[in-house]
Amino acid sequence: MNTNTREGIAVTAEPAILVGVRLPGSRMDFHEPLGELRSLAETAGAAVVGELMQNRVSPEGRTYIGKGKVEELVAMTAELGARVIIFDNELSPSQIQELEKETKVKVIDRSELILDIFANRATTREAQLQVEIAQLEYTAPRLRAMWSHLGQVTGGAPVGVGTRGPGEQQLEIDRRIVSRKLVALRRELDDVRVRKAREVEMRRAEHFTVGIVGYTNAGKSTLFNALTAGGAYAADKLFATLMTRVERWSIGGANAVLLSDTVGFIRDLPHHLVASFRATLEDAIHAHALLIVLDASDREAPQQLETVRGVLDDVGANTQPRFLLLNKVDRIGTLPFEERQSLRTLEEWEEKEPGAIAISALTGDGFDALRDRVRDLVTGGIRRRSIRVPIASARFIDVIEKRCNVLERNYGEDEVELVVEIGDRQIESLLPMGEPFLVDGEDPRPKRASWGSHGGRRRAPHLAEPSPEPSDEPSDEPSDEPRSAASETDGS
Ligand SMILES: Nc1nc2c(ncn2[C@@H]2O[C@H](COP(=O)(O)OP(=O)(O)OP(=O)(O)O)[C@@H](O)[C@H]2O)c(=O)[nH]1
Ligand SMILES: [Mg+2]
Repeated sequence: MNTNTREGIAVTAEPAILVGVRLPGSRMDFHEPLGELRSLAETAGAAVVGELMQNRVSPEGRTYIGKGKVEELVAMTAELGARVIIFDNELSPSQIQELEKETKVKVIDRSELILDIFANRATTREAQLQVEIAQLEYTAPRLRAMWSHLGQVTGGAPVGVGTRGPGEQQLEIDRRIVSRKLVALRRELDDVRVRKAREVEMRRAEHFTVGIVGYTNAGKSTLFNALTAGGAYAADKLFATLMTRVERWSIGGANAVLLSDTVGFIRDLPHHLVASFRATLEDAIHAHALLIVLDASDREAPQQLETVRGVLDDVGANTQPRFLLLNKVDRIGTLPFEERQSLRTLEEWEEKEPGAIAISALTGDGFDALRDRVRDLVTGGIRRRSIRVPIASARFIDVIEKRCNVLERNYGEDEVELVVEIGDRQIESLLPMGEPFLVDGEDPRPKRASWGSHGGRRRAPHLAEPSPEPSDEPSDEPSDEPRSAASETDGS
């Protein structure tokens, strides 16, 4: 058995050679094609000792890179004492096998490297489950020494002793172990997700929620900490954050929203991870609004924005209003002239993305503008209005009290009149709760569809009567309700 090759994908402290193949239409950074892979490798703990690039029209079937490049790689590996070779491109199991045979060292690809980082960062049970599942799905079929790998991803569970080579029969047994393990892990993750979805749903029903999203290292956690009581881990590392945090953010007046910080996005994120981390993105998917944080001091910012929008579409977070935040503006002035020249200027951003807000999460620049914009969205033009609610709707009354400034409370026999300062959007955000209420004596529900499932007549909600149960009969009414983790889109 070749002990130098794949017994696992961990690259900690190993001398590594990076290899990238630029294919037509590649999204690699033009100036520094392996820059991101280097950051990822270093984040994973590897010591990069060499780099190799090749331009190709298409990958070579057997070894991905051409024959001459393989020879070059073999020589480089020996000369530099590399113990691992990391490809920027996705390799097939047989390509990995061929390359390992030639170079005599472990070969992994970018997806596996990302999985390795995630595995090291996962601290909660949820994150660990997600990573284990993704590793089994992605890596296991690519491993030759699968026994020892299984030992690794199952935390040393007794799955056999890695002494025999992987004969056909052995591989079949391996596959069965993997699929049984996957079923168990998925079941456990499902339980976690159901609980999580319920939490998100509750938060969303009672508060206006804002999700911070963006490319990894864009400054999301720094912004989150600056705007709230903080506590999120921020560091100059890729994927510093793996789990979501939620805190209250005061946006002025009596208004506050719940802000969430979450895992960063990256181009070509392994599919398995997108699926697995959907639960981690739950808060963002269902948030009433999104803040997209972009590192405007990074040359790659336009491509990163494209990636972020792509992932948001993939996970179904595409209906809520978004604010684009051009972060790290303080850093732009400190860059060497050449690097600054290659950035898109703030004027160019403004032209391409009208309404983008320039900020610095570090200095607090632009926070006032950001707060004003979010407050306008949340309130939608605040006015003094009278809201009448059945006295029995205690929780609903509580929500109104939490969300807006109450000026007067007049209690009747079975209803209460709250004189409040409230905006149109705040009123809209109360509708999904399904509680009957009147605003200045009028039913605030949109004139169409509502109540339509009840014999086609549109009825004003009678205050003494409970609102119709949505589960009674199917309704074509568009619903703003948060859905479970399993639904495809937000639906609002
Ligand atoms: N100069 C400058 N640096 C910033 C700013 N915002 C964030 N940073 C730095 O950028 C690095 C990454 O910040 P984080 O807040 O951890 O980034 P993140 O988006 O949460 O990253 P992940 O959790 O890894 O996805 C840290 O070193 C921050 O200090 C800013 O406005 N200006
Ligand atoms: Mg973070």
